[in-house]
Order: sequence, then C-alpha cells, then structure tokens
Amino acid sequence: TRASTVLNALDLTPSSNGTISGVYDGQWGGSGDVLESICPATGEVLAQVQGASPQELQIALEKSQEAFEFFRAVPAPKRGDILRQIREALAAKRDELGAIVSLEMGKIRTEGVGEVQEFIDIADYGVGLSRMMNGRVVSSERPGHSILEVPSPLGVVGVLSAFNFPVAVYGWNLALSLAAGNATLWKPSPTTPLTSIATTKIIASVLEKNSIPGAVAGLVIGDQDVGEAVVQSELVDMVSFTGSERVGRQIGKTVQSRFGKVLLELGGNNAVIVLPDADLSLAVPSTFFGAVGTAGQRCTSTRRIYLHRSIAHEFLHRLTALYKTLTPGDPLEPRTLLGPLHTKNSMDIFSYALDSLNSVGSEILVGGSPYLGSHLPTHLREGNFVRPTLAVPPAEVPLSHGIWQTETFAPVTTVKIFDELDEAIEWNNGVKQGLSSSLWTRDVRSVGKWLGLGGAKGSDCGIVNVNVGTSGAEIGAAFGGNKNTGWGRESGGDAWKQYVRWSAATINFSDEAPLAQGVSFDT
Ligand code: UN1
Repeated sequence: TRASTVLNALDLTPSSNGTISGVYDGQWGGSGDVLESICPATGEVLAQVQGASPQELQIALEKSQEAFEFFRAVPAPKRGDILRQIREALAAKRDELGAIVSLEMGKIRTEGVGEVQEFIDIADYGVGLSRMMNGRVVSSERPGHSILEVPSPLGVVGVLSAFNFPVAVYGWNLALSLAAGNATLWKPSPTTPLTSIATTKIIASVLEKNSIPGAVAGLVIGDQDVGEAVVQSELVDMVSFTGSERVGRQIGKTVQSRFGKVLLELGGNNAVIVLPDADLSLAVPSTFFGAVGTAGQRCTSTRRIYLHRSIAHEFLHRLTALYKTLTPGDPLEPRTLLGPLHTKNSMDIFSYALDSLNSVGSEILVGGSPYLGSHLPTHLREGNFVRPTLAVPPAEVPLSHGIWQTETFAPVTTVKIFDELDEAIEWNNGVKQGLSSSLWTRDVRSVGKWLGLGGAKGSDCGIVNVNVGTSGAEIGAAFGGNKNTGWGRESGGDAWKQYVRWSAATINFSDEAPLAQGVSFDT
C-alpha cells in the first residue's frame, strides 16, 4: 500500500509486540508511553511507537554524557569526517526520507525532499566547519603576555524540534553540535516519531561503523513529560528548542534557572511589503509560495502582506488567481501543491483564525473554509485539508488586534494597504515576533532603509530579505529571529559559536608579573 512502501524502504517495521522502538542511546529500546503516528492526509494510523520511560531517559542522558567524554577527544577534522559519512548516508536515502516526511508530516514531496537536502547541505557545512572552528589570539596590553580565546566542546546538547521541519531543524543542530565535539540528544515532536527514527537509524549506522558511541546522536521519543525531563536535567548543557512562544518562554525560564545555555527558535509573524516599483511577475508567485507552501506551516511562512495602494489591486488580482488554481491532494503525489495540515488541532487553529477575521467583518478574497470530506478524493476524506485564505480586515482594525499579532500556523494571510514605506516598516515591526520579512522593490533607497543601513529604522527581524520571499532560507547564513522569536541562531553564519564553551586564556611568558590596567599592589 501507499504507506507501507514508504515505511518498508526505511526498514520501519514493528517488533513482535506491534510497536516500533523510539529510544536510541547506542542500543534501541523504548518501554515508555506508546504514541501513534497518524497520516495527516488519510487519517490512518501509520504505526505505534514506544517512547522513553523515565528510567530509560535517565540512562540515555548518562550515556550522552559518557559519549561526550569520548567524542570531545576525537580531533575536530575526524569528527568532520564522521559528518561527511553521515552526509553520504543521508544523500543515499534522500528520496526515501523525503517521502516519510510527506507521509507523516504532510508536506508535499518536493518540500519533504528539500528539507532532507537542507540536512545534507548543513552536513557539508559542518565538514568544512570542523577545520575552521578557530579561536583567536588577542593582543595584551602587558609586555610578554598574550591572550587566547579558546573554543572547547560544550557537553550534551538537547534538541527539541517541531513537527513542521522534522528532519532539517535536527540537522542544523546535529551538524554544528557534532562538529563542535558534543553529544546530541534529540527529543522530536511526538507527532513525527517515524521520521526521527528513520533519520536516527541512518546516523546510527555511520556511528556504529566507525566505533563511535551511538549516544553521540541519541533519540528519546516521548510526550511533554520527556521534553520537560530533558529541559530540567543538569546533564544537558544546552537546550535548543524550536516551537511555540508559549512553550519557549517556559523552557527559557527553566533552563536559565539552572544556568544552562538555551537556544530558542519560536514564532514568526512574517510580513511581505510590496512597493510600486516591484516586479510583480516575481513578487506574486514568491508571495504565493511564502503564504501557501507547506500549507502555511513554516515558522517563516508569510502571514501578512502590505501592499502599496498603487499596485494593490493588480497584485491581489494576480495572487487570488494563483490561489484559485490550488486543489488539495496527496502530498506523496509529485504534482500536488496543497497538502494537509498536520493535525486536527491545526484545523481548529485555522477555524479560530477565520472566526476572528469574520468577527471584525474582514473581506475574504479567497478560501475561508476547510475542505469537507465530500470535496476530497475518496482516500483523503479523513485528511486535514483547508482552503488557503487571503483576507482583508477593515482598515480600522488596529495593529494591536489579535488578527495581526497572532501567528496562525495555517495558510491564512492578511492583507493591508499602505501609502508610505515608513508606515509599512512600522507595521512590519509592530508585532512581538521578529523572524522573517521581505521587501519587493527595485529602488536602492528603499533597500538601504529596509536593511537598516547606517542606523536607519529598517526591519527589526532576524531575516530581512529583498526581492526574496519570507520563507525558504538557505543554510549558509545564521537562521533565527529577534524579540519574541527568542534571539537564537541556528545553521550557518556564526551560529556554531553557541555550541562551544569559550575561555579567555591570558598567558604570561615574561619574567615579570605586571597587573592589568597599571594597578600597583607592591608591599
Ligand atoms: C521552520 O519553519 O521551523 O527558511 C524552519 C525556511 C526553511 C526552514 C524553516 N529553510 O523556510
């Protein structure tokens, strides 16, 4: 059948008790709660996965610490070589892994494969990084002294990832963490367990082949209680969390209260601004992908569109026409552009957003309702399909209203018209979240302002694009957001610097021992 072809290609077969093991710490296990993996397109139960019991979690944490003690001593370029082999193993299974992402998460085929590609790319990056995680030598103000800034492995990195990027976000963390000499313990979303097991199997086979302890890349599947135990454990030196602001706020406090390190990738509320001189033949399809791609379930998805009055009509005419071409389909079918939402809960989030838009009298340009079973192909009638929606709230609804302030993790996008760029930038910045933003223009003066060059009041987000949509960032630059998005940075750029501990080492190679700042303390 449709599902078993995908599962068999990755050796995801239940053991004699009918469940699949959801714990890996060098050995596979799992005697905790049983979670169901449910296909969002068909509603069928794909498998039952048995997660970590409290004792198993404790053992996994201890094994992670032991694995770290082993791995920290492996020379960084050797660690890079392990990463290179992981990259090769992932590339060999790219289509199979991409398919399970489509099957279990619900994103369309090309996007499922695309996120495996992101893991491959960041693994390449990590291979290079393993020879470039350099400290530096700083000039001392004292004669015969020198100061070294030294990066050292950090310890155990706990990765708590979200359902929407069940492969790539783990990849960003694993690649940097591994290159840095850490052990990583992964607690994936409880609704994408199969994807995480398949990914871990591929990585484990490389570790085992190289006689590296498997707990260098451990896995503990479970619900909230397992996540909380990872977050609270003193054995976890850094917690990297991707998910909601609500949970991130809690995790931030908990980790801070035990003085652990924390890296947060929380909500986005991303805006596109289109100026009169924009090339609409590029801006319209890019915005379409940003708003509708992944059925609006990227943290970088376009939630708000701000249009200059002079092009608004034309832009919306063309964009609505694209929306009207969409038909829901099986995400595993190569031609499908609109897959399901991930869970029934996402359907509620969609409906809540529409109630809220309707309650203030918004104009719904397209969409506005979930698909009823009878509008869907027979085998998709139990799927979580909704109509991507474009809405124009009345102009008097203030920016402080929930319609503008709330991140709706579904394909619902709100539109507003502006007259001056400054006004649109203020709206862009006028929300709590600060992940991604996009300006469409061919005027260098607008670009300079938007980028905040020379201290100009531009976009305050972590991602500030020009003639590129809000989603689909490459791995080369650091990925993350400011303000309520949590200030964390993953992936490229200087993100690796968070995965090491830094020390400043002042070395005196002279025959005197002078104090800094010229202080004298002679008796
Ligand atoms: C996410 O939605 O959590 O920039 C990550 C993008 C992707 C990653 C999104 N590269 O849209």
